[in-house]
Amino acid sequence: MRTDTSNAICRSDYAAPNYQVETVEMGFDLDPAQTRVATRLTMTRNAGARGKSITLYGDGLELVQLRMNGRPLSRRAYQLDDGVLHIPVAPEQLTLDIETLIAPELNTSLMGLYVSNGNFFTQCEAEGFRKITFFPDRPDVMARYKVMLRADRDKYPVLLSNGNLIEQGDLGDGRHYALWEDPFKKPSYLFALVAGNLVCQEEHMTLASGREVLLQVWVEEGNLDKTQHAMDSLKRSIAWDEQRWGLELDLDRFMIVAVGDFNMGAMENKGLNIFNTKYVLANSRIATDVDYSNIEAVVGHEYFHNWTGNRVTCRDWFQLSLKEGLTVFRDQEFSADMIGTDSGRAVKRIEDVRVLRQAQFPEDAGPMAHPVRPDAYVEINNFYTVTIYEKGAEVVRMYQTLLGRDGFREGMDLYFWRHDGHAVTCDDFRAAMADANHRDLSQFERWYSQAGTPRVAVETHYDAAGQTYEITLSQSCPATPGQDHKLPFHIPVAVGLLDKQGRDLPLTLEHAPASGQQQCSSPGPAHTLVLELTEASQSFRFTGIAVEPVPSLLRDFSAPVILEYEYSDRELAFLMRHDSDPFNRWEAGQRLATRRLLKLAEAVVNNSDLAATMPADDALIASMRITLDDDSLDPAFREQVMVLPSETMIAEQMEQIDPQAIHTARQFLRRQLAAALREELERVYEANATPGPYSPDAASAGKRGLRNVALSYLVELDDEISHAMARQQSDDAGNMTERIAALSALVNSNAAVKGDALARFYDDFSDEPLVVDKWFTLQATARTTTLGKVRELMKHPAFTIKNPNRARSLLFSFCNGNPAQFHVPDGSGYEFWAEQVIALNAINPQVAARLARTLDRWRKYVPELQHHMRSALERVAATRKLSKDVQEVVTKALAN
Ligand code: B3K
Ligand code: ZN
Repeated sequence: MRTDTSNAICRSDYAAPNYQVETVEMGFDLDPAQTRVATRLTMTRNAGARGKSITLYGDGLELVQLRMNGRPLSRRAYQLDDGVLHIPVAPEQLTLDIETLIAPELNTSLMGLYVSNGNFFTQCEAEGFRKITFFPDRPDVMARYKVMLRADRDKYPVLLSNGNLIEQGDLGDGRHYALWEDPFKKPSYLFALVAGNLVCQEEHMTLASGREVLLQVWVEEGNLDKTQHAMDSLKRSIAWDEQRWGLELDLDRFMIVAVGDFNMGAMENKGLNIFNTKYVLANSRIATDVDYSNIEAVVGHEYFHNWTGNRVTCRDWFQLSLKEGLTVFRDQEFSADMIGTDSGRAVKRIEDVRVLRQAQFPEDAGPMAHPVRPDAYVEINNFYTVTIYEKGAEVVRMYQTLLGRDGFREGMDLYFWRHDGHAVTCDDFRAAMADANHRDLSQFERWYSQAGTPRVAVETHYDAAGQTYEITLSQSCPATPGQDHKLPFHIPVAVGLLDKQGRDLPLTLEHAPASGQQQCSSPGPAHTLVLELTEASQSFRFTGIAVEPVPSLLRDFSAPVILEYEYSDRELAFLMRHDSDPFNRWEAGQRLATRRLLKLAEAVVNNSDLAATMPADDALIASMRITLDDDSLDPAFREQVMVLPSETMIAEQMEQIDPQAIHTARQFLRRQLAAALREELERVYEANATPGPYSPDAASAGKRGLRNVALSYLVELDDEISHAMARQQSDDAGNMTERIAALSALVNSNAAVKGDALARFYDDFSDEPLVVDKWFTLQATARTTTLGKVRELMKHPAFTIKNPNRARSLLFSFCNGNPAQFHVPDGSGYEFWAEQVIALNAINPQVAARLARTLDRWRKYVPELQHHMRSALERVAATRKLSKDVQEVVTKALAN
């Protein structure tokens, strides 16, 4: 077994390339069995180059020809070894002609050029371009591309690549061609081509400058009734990037293409974004409200990459968060602005923080923990993580919190002014923020270099005589693999103080600490102050505080930390009711619920009879009731309050994870809440119907969300009335949001009709792959679905492990989304996991490596389970022909 460090790539080894590529001309003769790729590179030695050698990368290529300056390169003039083509001595300027042969139809990795449903697609990030031709496939090599595509006209009527269409025509022999030119320099990972039988919806849009652009959404025939939302989302993204950041679309034509076989969500190739169908196709029949909002977010995300990622790109892959963290932050802000209301923004914030806590905090505490800017990797595709993306976005958000919106915008402007057209680093971004605002942000660098989730412990002291209130913040950060000791972070902690009536007190700090604190930009006394914690421990004293307040800490989740403060239940109930910061209102409820859930889980572990020993939690129930009943609160917000912390989130807070105990505890609490709040839930259900034609707007979606969460509680009672409600909703549903929620309610109950309902649903949607995915997911995550049932579902004619969406819908959903069934005590779930990781490894290493991460936290489980988990990990690690993707994940899991 290889160790993960022997073949690691290290950030400290970075060296600029000896040569730049000026132009790339490519000719593709597209054929599924054998595609011929002719590439001409013009290259120039860089000033300050450390040598005259050229390194090109290739992966699985058949090299047919290699010429330098028109003459064939003799076998002695280059070495070709393990995917690296090395030319030891090259002239100052040169032209390289490279001809390669590839077999797209055999490419199941979905990296490089591949075939999906008879059409050609590419995916080059991070290192897929080398599966097409030999190239200095690294992001700091930026070149201008011209691409000629040739293919059979009948089979592949549409031929697309980056940039502008220069010319197209017939080749006479049933074949045709299209010539594309991208006017902008780009790294090879942004190259794309699409060829096939596709149709498009197109619209023209006039930019703020008056320039007109052509927008297209390409899909397979039969899907044109599902493109309008993606198109609308694209137009909104373009307009928003102009308004909020002054960034204009730089091409005359912008295309989105949907493909059913795709490893992730979507890809920001210059001018030719390629998307998983899941993030394009929508109409009310097949897509839920969540799908609609995800599509808007992902369309936005990929579009925003045009500036943050494409115009300014990454020097090397260690800087990945430079583009991903920033672009996630931008898409989060976009989604929030599209909702518009304060309470809508808070709901969006809550959803984002949930993802962070549910997935990133565990990553930061596990064997794959890495800094936002990692120091080493074995396989870069394993580093498209929640840390790079979501924690990276939190890091960007903290700049905005520290510098204010205007200061942050100044920093962004300077960043583009300095670096447009270049490949840069996270340090460059930080320098732009610091310089534009004349601030010293050197300590802030630790957010990039130190892994782990910081903890901020809070102590408070009220001095009645002096009318002062002191808050002491102390930070610490646990050790992570390779990093034992951490230095203090620069943490913005937004706080407010509530008086006895729940009103915000005007805030004055006794004296500003050396680092200074940022006041809110609105006029009048501040009700929220951002305290800048830079030391291990610091105290902040507020003056003029006439009565002892209740502190509202880390408002709007101002930093990605775990905040520890001994709130009493009463204080939490009070904050839940009164805090002017809606995020913290929700947070107070989550704290109350978590406290309760941990007590319940402990009781289960100690074999207590919950019903006999754990009377209902009146404080929690009363607070939930007040929230549910408060019609002045947005339905979407009330829905968020009703959703209990997930089993995964509760697990992270336990000393030792016992998945069965957590599940039992959470179900018990849900039933208690349902029984106690039945009347309110029924009322809310009736009051939030959305009659009339379907609209995915936030207000309507919020009503449906609240209604459906109410239904899910009511069916916990598992009685005739609730079953009838779910059946009725299933029959009456006018859209997928209502339909799938009703089905889910039935499937998670003991209703007699659940089998029929599932069968009918499948019959109604068997020709819609994205809905069939939902059908698998719903069953994979249902409480009663055993491993046996999953194995049975794998035999269903619609199941295939080769399609990533389908594999995720059943296998990933079960292993990651059904903890109580997956973690059965006999370890059979883990054996199943190992089998599937091994099967996927042979087909698609990237997807396999994602599933491999399921057992990351094995050391945190109860010893009986740990033992089985280790065996399963060892079985995978011992597999022959293990991809380095999977190898890196399981080796790290076993080592740490
Ligand atoms: N940049 C791509 C992700 C590529 C993943 C490669 N394994 C999508 C995105 O973040 O927008
Ligand atoms: Zn991205």
